[in-house]
Amino acid sequence: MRIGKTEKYLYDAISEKGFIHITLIDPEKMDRIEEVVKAAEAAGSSAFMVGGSTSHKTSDYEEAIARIKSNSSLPVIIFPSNVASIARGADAIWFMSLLNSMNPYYIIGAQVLGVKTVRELGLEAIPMAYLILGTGGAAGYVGDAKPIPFEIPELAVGYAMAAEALGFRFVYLEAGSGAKMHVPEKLVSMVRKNISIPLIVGGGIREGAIAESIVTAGADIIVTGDVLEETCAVREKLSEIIEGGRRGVLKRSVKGFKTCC
Ligand code: 1GP
Repeated sequence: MRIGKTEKYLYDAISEKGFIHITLIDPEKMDRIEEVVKAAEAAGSSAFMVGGSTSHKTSDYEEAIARIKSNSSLPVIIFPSNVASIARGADAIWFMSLLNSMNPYYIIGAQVLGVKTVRELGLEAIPMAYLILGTGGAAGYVGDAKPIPFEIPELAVGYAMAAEALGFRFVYLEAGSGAKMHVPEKLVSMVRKNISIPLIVGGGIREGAIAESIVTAGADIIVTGDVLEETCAVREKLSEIIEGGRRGVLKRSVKGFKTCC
């Protein structure tokens, strides 16, 4: 499959900056969307993801995408929870498989049902393996996942290595939106050392210090959403998280993803 413009943009941005931050917008929580979008771009976020485990209205996705697009030139990537998330106007969609779901619908069923619409809408499909860990949150519940315990990083490594061998081009370690405990650094670094495709980490990253340690451990992309809904100072919070990630790049001993040697 051809690598499209948005995927190339992600690779180039990771190579150039060492890590990137993506801002997650939940289409069910759009009251401050313009403010969050402008703050995210000003703070140095590299892209937007639109999605939510309990958001199942295509019109909400289309509205969120349109409102982001009117306020930013950064790429917008759909982060689908089901086929209803496939919406007009985005640059790309994470064409993802929840590998540790116990329900084949979330591994391949929804993808089979949705792929024609993805093609018809001209959405760039970016293949991504999605793994749910820890308590799993709403994503774990909705996706029928058997979450990988934080205490057994070897399982996450196995899934991530299998994902790369199967041809996925990104791996996402998900602790669940608003998770009290983010993915542990040791687990992130064990996965990082065993795959060469970009590693995304999200769930419960709410402080600069957490972003720093997760990026130090080897995350190429960190995603934050929930914390922005809790704070009035969105730009300051995002700057704190992105600055933390930048410090993490400088402290990193594990090599991150590179497009060339
Ligand atoms: C959720 O990983 C993302 O799918 C982001 O998590 O909302 O906790 O930042 P938060």
